[in-house]
Amino acid sequence: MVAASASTRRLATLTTDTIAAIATPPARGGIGIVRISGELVERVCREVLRQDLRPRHAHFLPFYDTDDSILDSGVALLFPQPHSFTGEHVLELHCHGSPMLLDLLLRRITRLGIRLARPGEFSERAFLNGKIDLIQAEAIADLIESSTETAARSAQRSLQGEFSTLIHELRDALIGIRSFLEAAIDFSDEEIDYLTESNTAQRLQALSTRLEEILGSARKGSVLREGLTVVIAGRPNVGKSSLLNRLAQKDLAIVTDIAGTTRDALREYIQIDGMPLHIVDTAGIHDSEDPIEQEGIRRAHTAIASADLTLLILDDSTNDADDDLLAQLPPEIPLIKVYNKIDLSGRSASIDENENCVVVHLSAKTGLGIKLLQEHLKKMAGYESDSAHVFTARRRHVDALERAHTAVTTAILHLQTGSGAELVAEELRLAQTSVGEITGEFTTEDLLGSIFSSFCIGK
Ligand SMILES: Nc1nc2c(ncn2[C@@H]2O[C@H](COP(=O)(O)OP(=O)(O)O)[C@@H](O)[C@H]2O)c(=O)[nH]1
Ligand SMILES: [Mg+2]
Repeated sequence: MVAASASTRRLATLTTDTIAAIATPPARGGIGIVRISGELVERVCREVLRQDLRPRHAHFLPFYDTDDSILDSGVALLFPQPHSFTGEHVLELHCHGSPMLLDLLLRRITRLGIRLARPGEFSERAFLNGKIDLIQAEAIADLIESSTETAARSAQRSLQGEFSTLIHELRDALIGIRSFLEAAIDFSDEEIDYLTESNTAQRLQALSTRLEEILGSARKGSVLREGLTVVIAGRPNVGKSSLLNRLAQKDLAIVTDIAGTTRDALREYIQIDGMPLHIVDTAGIHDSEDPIEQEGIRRAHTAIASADLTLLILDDSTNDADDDLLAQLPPEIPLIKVYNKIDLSGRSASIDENENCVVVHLSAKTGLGIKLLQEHLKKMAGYESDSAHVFTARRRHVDALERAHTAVTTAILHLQTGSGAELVAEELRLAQTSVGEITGEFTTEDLLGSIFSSFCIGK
């Protein structure tokens, strides 16, 4: 029920100095842009442009140096507060895209008492001044970093507020139930009737279901941005490193017919049709006396324990039994059994999704059946080319939604066991705080610092 956090407002009053940065990439180009935000924009207009600017109109004019010489002629655009990206006065100076010239222009501007912007500081101000929420600020960074069409489109959906709207709906539902409960607490004589006769239980259940749906979408969005972690495991010489190389389409890992070639866990970041994937090749699991191999096998188990998915590779050309290997794998991590070397066994490529776990037959060496595995990985991650409803999300959002879900589940439990309205209300307060962290309604300076410092300068 708190509209804006106290820490947000305090920060806003701290950052009133004027900032400037080169907003275009540090390279030669047709156009380079310097962006300035804050009160001293007016001073730049007076001293560098020497002309009154009409708001939001393009003016072509000279940019003057201190000695009255002309640094360059270019386009100036003024966005007076509050109708600007940051909510403050913003001035954009478009000149020729020479790094030297842009530096000179920036130096001219900083001599007027304006300081250089930190990475992400323009977006941070936009957030602090209520122009965008934290999800949208993060979406800006994701959009700039996006390297595939799906990533760009889903970042754009978050930026336009699709994800924020869902979070606001959750918050409003929580506020609705909390107000009701607090009324129940205030009239505690009638509390029992309030809780049993009202539809609080149903509303909480509906909220929990909705939370699960949004959590599902956010998980997909976070996988899209951060990538699944997939560990390749199996006995020595079954073709684990060959599969890594095949998926990466590069010769990353050493492949030999000598058992125990891979001794350390090898981590690679690859893409399948643009879908990011962290893939870990591991040492073959078997009983070894070699201390280096033993350490490698221990590392393989550590990697598997923190994976999103394990690919258990088996040799289809020998009778590679999997029972003892399966017993060593943690049951909670999803598993795909990959029977490799079908070029030797003569079996055809296939995928069978009907068993307890998915089974794929392929050949890492010839590439036969690889497509089946790739398509399945994409499907698992929710990565489809027509992913029209996917928005980018981060682990931070997923964590917060999980905490909110736990709190709502506990609240339902309290309600069922008749623990009293206070306990239910307290859990819902926790849920609302978690949900509020996502949009930035409740934040800490540390969190803001870590988010915005990963932005590029000038954004
Ligand atoms: N015929 C055939 N040989 C393979 C296949 N995959 C791997 N190999 C061979 O099996 C041996 C072991 O491969 P490697 O990838 O190093 O296995 P790892 O020990 O599990 O990493 C090498 O000689 C590979 O060329 C396959 O699909 N077909
Ligand atoms: Mg290997």
